[in-house]
Amino acid sequence: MKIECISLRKIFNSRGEETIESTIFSNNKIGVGSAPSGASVGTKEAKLVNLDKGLKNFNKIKNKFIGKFTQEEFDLLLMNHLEKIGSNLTTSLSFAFFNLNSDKFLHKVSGEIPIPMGNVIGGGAHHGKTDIQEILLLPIKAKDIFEGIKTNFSIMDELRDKYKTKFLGVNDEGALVMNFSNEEALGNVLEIAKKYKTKIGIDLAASELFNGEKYIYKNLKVSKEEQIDLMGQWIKDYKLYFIEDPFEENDVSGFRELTKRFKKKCLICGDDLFATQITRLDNELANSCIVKPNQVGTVTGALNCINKSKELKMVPVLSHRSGETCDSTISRLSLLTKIAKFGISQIRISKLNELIRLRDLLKFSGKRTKMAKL
Ligand code: 2PG
Ligand code: MG
Repeated sequence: MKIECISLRKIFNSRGEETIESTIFSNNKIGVGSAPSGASVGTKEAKLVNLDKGLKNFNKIKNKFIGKFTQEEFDLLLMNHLEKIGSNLTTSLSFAFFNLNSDKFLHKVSGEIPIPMGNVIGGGAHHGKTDIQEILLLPIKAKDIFEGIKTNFSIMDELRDKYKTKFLGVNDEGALVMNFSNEEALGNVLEIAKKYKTKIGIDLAASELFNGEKYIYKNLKVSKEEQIDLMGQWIKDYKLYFIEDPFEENDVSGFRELTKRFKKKCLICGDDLFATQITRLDNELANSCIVKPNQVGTVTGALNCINKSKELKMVPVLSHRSGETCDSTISRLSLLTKIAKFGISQIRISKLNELIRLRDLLKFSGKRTKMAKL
């Protein structure tokens, strides 16, 4: 693609934080992209730079980005300047470039639509009562993306209605804040989810609970060894099908042991552990990995991570961040994965509706669409 002009601006994300939106002009086409941001941010993620500083630095080198590039060439150039411009700028520019030509990308996908995994109860760094950052729904039996999204909404509604007096509001990701303990939340969600033939999972985001020695819960302090047993107990008691970051990002022995014990039953998923970096992926530590483009800084980095995880027989999960815009680039990228972790309600719906739209686009282009199977 030949880039003729680039324009950047500050906009706001769903938390009211400032972020960057990029527009790229090429042969009468316009590509737009904006970067999300996390609250539970791993230390291995691509470098963030103060936005104003990043913008100022980019303006000094902007001319280097005018001309003809492939996505890989454009992303490589961005990464060569990551230290100065930061991952917020690289992600939004890489998304904008990808969106100039995303119809071409659609020709390459199979027609399989990912299962929409959404958090119904939230806590931890995303605000809420539970230590668990996210209790997730996975409607694996849904026949269609529309039915999958509807199932998640139905479970959320039923939970809020059934436990009206415990409902305190919604959090950063639009998940319910309920006055429940961790175990009450898991048990109550499981009970309703079962009726809808939906599996449940969690993102513990355990780096946020670790004090350097122990995992600190509101009513419990556990050692690294005890944490392995606690996670195993939760997998069994609440039939967890998916467990993300059950240990802090450096607790390699915890990941290894849990994966050894439960990989046949449950997706043990690394988020902060792998930070979307192919050099960090290891299928002895987990059998699934989170893919967040802004953790690695570019679309190319995210695609490399998806490909490498598949080679390693791991299940990649395309994921949003807790601070989001309406950008739906990740909906398109998720067509290469079996699970799309995009939340359930509020601003999250922009990415979910895009999946419904993509289903139809793929149908129009002659592909046979079907829901992914795990
Ligand atoms: C996560 C994400 C998204 P954050 O931990 O998986 O839910 O949260 O964007 O705050 O890192
Ligand atoms: Mg996570």
